[in-house]
Amino acid sequence: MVVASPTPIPNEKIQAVELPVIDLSSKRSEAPKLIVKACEEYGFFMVINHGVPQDIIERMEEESFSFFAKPVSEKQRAGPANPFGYGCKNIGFKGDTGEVEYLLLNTNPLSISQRSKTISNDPEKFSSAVSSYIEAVRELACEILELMAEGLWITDTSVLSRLITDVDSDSLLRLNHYPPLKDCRDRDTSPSSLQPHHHQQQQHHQNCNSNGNSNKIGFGEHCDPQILTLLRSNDVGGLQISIEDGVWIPVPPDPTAFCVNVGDVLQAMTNGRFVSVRHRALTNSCKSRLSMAYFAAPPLHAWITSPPEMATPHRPSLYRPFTWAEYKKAMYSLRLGDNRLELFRAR
Ligand code: GA4
Repeated sequence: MVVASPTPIPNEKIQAVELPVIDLSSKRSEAPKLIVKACEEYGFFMVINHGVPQDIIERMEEESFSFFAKPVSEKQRAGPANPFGYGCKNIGFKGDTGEVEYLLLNTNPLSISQRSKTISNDPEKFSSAVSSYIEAVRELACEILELMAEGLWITDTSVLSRLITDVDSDSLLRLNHYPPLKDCRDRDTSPSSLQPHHHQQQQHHQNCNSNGNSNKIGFGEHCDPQILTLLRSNDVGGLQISIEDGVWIPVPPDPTAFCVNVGDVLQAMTNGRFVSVRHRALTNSCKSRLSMAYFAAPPLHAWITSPPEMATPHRPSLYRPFTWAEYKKAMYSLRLGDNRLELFRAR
């Protein structure tokens, strides 16, 4: 059988750059500086020794895999992703599509327990896995936001983290499943290619071409709208970031780490010092990629303005004050790849 080899996307360059790695277990005194540098230069960094318990990650990953392994009709019981629920190939409401299926969840505990009934045959187990995961990643996000504030010399070091610990925080959890190419799946000898990582390991690289990637777009290029995104994925690559137009930097998979990135709101709050960088996800030819993204967001009514240390007479505010509700309205009215923050520039 002939397996289709990937055709490169024209006019695109792939560049090998290593993302900054922040070790939260040691050299803590250096962390604020290193995080600030990473957010200014890349808008992205990896966090290791992050303190999120392994069993919490594993439980969440297993629940996600079992959900996506269900027949479509059962997955649809979770309701359409409008904005919370199950979605397949359609992203947002403006006609964007990708080779991905996903589950979008509100992080509000009541909403999690309600929705779990439509998602899992064991709603309590699902809801407990999700709640523990959310609590742990929220804590990590707060720690990172406080280190950032410290590194930026902001006096009120919880000015950023407070927005996401607020009971009304609009944070969300997105579970993404990027299925492998059909051609490869036909060659897959395991009973199901949709298995947690440890079941797939023996197959690692067996059926893959050199980079393991096809050129199929799983999730098209975009910037994240929120404050901060914490992404954890299984051992399958696909994430790429673009700091320069037309140049893509692949992020190698590391299931032991979190990939953290700056969202539009944080770019606005740092008055443009931190960058919300475009990224996308490609599907893998042979293996299922599973990613879990926590989007740390402010409450709907929160005003987004930069703290006094960020905007000075020498560096006037680049953006006008806006509420997160206003920003969300703009984001849902635009396409995935559109630049929404530009609409909020101060005149
Ligand atoms: C991108 C980041 C998150 O995945 C997301 C996405 C959201 C959605 O899937 O509903 C959006 C997209 C994301 C930004 C523009 C709009 C809204 C799809 C889309 C076309 C959940 C989010 O918050 O913004």
